[in-house]
Amino acid sequence: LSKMSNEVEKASKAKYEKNTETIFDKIIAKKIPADIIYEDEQCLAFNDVNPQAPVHFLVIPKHRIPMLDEAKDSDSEILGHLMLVASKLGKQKLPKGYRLVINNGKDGCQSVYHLHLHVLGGRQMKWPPG
Ligand code: D5M
Repeated sequence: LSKMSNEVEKASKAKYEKNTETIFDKIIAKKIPADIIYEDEQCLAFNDVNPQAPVHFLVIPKHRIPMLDEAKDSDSEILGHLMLVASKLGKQKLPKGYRLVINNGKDGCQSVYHLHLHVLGGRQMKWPPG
């Protein structure tokens, strides 16, 4: 299996359980290691274990929002903050440009039910995405 179909397969098998902690909660709690590149009170950024581009990192809220569709009006500040952190890191690491992706739900290819922004770059990205 290619890396891509592997991620699609993982996403198709992933179960959305609203109140179940994910591996990202363990990363936030420093119970399992991750290659952390940025941290503040509200969010964490770390390199993706299965990179789809030369640079591929994730920006996640510390407070768990399972998926974009579960975000509430009261999450608008953290949603904006995640984008601005993605942009600050993106500008720094990928001055020629980058892509932000949020996978939402099964058809969106979401496999970890803790909201995360993918930041990808370091090569010419293609359009349309797969
Ligand atoms: O993307 C979930 C992403 O999370 C996928 O690109 C792999 C990545 N992942 C999974 N576990 C880890 C750990 N432990 N460290 C770093 N990155 C990880 P999705 O949008 O849900 O398909």
